[in-house]
Amino acid sequence: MPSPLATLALAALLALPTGATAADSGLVVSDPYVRLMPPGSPTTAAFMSISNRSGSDRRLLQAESPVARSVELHTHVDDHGVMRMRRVTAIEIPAGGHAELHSGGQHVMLIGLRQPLQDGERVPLTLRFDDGSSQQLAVPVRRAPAAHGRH
Ligand SMILES: [Cu+2]
Repeated sequence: MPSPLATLALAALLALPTGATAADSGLVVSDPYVRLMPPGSPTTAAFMSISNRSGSDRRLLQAESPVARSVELHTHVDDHGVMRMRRVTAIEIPAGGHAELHSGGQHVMLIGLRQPLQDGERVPLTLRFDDGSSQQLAVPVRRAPAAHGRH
């Protein structure tokens, strides 16, 4: 029979976050893509919709990709009539709602591309959320949909 202390230690171990799965977190990413840019472009962006099927607000805190030297979360702000990109610390995904990452709005910025991205290529992208969960995506590279206009 294990000592009470050992039982406590085991309980603490089991309670450690182990990287929740998509089903645990209730976060579902749909229609992700990385914008195809002309060869030589040093940056591009990833867009997607993230829906939150859980009962609590979630935040996207971080994104990582091996194809870029750094990855930042960005939004656009109206600076006296000029739309400029701003880095943000998180992208909010309200409980029962969703976050739209789209051209001209919030996006995942890929800065310092290590090589030109090809049309149809899949880019590994890891998203990390405030509940400790993460999602690893293989995001296709494609042209921006015409309806969404320019970045
Ligand atoms: Cu940006």
